[in-house]
Amino acid sequence: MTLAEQLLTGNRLALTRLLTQVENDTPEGRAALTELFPHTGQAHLIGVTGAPGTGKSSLVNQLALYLRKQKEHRVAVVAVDPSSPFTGGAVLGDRVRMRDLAGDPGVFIRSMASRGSLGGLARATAGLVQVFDAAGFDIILIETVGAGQAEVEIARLAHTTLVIEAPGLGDDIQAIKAGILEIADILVVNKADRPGVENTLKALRNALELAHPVRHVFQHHGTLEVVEAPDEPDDNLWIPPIQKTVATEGTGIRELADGIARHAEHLRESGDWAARERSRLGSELDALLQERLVSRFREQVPESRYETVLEQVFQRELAPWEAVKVLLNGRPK
Ligand SMILES: Nc1nc2c(ncn2[C@@H]2O[C@H](COP(=O)(O)OP(=O)(O)O)[C@@H](O)[C@H]2O)c(=O)[nH]1
Ligand SMILES: [Mg+2]
Repeated sequence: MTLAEQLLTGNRLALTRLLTQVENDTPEGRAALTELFPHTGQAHLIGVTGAPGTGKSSLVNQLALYLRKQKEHRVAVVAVDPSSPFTGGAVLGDRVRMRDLAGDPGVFIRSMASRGSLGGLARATAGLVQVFDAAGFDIILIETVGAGQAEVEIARLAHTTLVIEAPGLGDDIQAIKAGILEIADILVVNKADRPGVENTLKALRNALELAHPVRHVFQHHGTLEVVEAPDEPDDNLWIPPIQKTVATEGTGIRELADGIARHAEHLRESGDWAARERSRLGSELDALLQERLVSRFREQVPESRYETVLEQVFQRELAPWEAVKVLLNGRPK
């Protein structure tokens, strides 16, 4: 039996082994992904992103516990965060709580050191997710450290993206500027036990109103103005709800889980689930294609030739665009 076949029979050792093969991008790992692919497409992929220290890992812990114990889901966690408690970052309380689930085959946590290129990380994450999906985990939580591009990459991978904010980090406006609201399906204000929650909530609400101007009242030169909604409100429109939580106490977790379930329902009813599947598979295909094309091309061009062209660019004899042309067309120079 291949590792992939063993995985499909529920073999946990095969799961662990395959995750490593896939993470290291070995030929065995690639072969397994090919074999497993027809068995994927069942899981709800949930991305969890936000600035370091906002409480992502704590929330993921709580959600995993809740979804496993109360909803009987099979839950996998992929933590792409060097400071994650899963990788030894600390948060002892949470680790102790996770012991409730020790030995439960319905929960699996895998952390990934964020080494290598962003593209490599995104590919590895996508691979791990496929393995979990094929293994029958119907909820997959993906935690990423909040660093701009990585968030967007992960959002492309997930069906539902949670953006975590917390009061007192002084980065409310920055996060909004970074376009993070555009990728949020649900906004979470964690650390709601801390001072400054109201300010964070207000900043988010304001930013949301700007992003989703369905109908709102705002103050303009001291007078209130009402902006009318379009004649036919769009039922398909999902406006990201804002959920307050205290991850350390488990407050708001049930409501957050309900919100996630509602979003999945919305995606299915509106047809957006299929649209997202198609677009995320498209991104995956594009990324693989780029990687393969570049590496195939580099195999054909002798290293010395590449170095010569690079040197010409360095000497300002050749513009980068021109250099690409030269390399692609093989024009002697
Ligand atoms: N007061 C308070 N502290 C929290 C809350 N959630 C997480 N923390 C603490 O914030 C710190 C960072 O949490 P962590 O989950 O590692 O954040 P991450 O970097 O986003 O994954 C830890 O010390 C947590 O115990 C919360 O709701 N309230
Ligand atoms: Mg973390």
